[in-house]
Amino acid sequence: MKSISLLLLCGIFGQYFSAADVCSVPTFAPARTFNAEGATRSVAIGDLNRDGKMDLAVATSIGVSVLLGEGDGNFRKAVNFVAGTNPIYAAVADLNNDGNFDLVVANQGQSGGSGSSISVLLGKGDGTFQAAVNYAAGVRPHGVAIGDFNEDGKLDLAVANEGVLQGDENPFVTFSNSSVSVLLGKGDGTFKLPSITTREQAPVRWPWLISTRMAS
Ligand SMILES: [Ca+2]
Ligand SMILES: [Ca+2]
Ligand SMILES: [Ca+2]
Repeated sequence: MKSISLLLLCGIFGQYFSAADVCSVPTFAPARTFNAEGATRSVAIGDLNRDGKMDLAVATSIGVSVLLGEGDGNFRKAVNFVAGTNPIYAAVADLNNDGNFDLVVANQGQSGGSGSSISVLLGKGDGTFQAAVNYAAGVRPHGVAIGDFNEDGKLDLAVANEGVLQGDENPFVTFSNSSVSVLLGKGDGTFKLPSITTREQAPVRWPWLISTRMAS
């Protein structure tokens, strides 16, 4: 659908502007590939060692891999940090306001939901992190958004919890216990237990997507 919309806009505005202005298509150099440990699942960006170069934090099946950037599109060898069980999503923000970026990892746990958690790894400012502190959220967290939801100046977490798969009901797959949990931050990198959990009364279909915005 997006491709079709783009073509229509080019057709409408192309008569008023040059094709290069309206319909130019961005191009990219061939992809470079960098290895991370485990199965890679999501990637977040931030200057994790405060050298002015963007780095990568990759959620993998065994933790979160950090690839420090060289500033030219290349990255150093991945270093893995342990998170919770079955990490699937990583986010970057300075949670304790010390100037060092920290990591938040959503851990899906086992297929039935046991072991679900949110891991917080406080950054040391050199690309390494303190040991993960795990918090309970909902059932099988799948994504995290970071923001100040209660306007107290301290960053909070909103967690999309996938819930438990209910089986194959073609053409859709349904889940139970899908929810969104909010963990209010204390400002020091620690969080209160989920204070708000919204939960659908009926099974929710594909609740996987949650928008994220990196906090400054
Ligand atoms: Ca860096
Ligand atoms: Ca920090
Ligand atoms: Ca807050």
